[in-house]
Amino acid sequence: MQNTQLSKLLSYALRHRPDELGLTLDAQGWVPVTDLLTALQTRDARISLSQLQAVVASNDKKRFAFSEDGQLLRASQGHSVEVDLGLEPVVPPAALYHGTATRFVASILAEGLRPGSRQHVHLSPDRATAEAVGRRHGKPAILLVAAGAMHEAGIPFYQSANGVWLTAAVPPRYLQPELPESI
Ligand code: HQG
Repeated sequence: MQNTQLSKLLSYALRHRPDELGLTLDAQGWVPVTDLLTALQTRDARISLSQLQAVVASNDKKRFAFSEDGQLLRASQGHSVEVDLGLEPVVPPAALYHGTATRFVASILAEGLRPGSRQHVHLSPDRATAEAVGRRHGKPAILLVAAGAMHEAGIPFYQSANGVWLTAAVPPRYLQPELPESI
């Protein structure tokens, strides 16, 4: 199995449907590595511990992280299953960015950003990253998020272990549309 396919399977197992692979995440989203390796075999992914370590280390967005003792693995963000990552609120920069598709912009400006099936709204520290996130959904559009003003209003922000900014939702008054960099 290619690394990209394996990364997608790990995202599926560790963010969305652990039950489908016969896995149970603990409250903080961790799964024992030995259980994971056994479960992966049922999905034609017979990989060794060192192969798993290599996939985690080389992952383009550093999506997964081992516990300090190396016995457990979890996804650093993006969950639809309920987990408590134990992230502490952090002061965000004045501006953050959200990448989406142009077809969602009117609805987002009317209703605000909602987490959908995930636990948080995902925000990017720069325009280029937001544009890449938006492109996954179609023609990209970028929204500027007044994160500093939200923070001053008492809305908490978190940063995942792999640098993604997270917050519960973004009300419309903190959003402003931007043109993508490539236009
Ligand atoms: C949109 C990837 C209409 C929202 C990325 C987005 C990210 C609304 C879509 C991570 C809306 C949800 C998450 C509203 C939000 N009306 N549409 N009121 N509010 N939306 O995939 O942020 O590769 O759940 O704009 O890099 O695209 O998986 O969220 O387009 O960090 O590691 O609803 O996934 O990381 O889509 O992506 P998603 P996202 P990974």
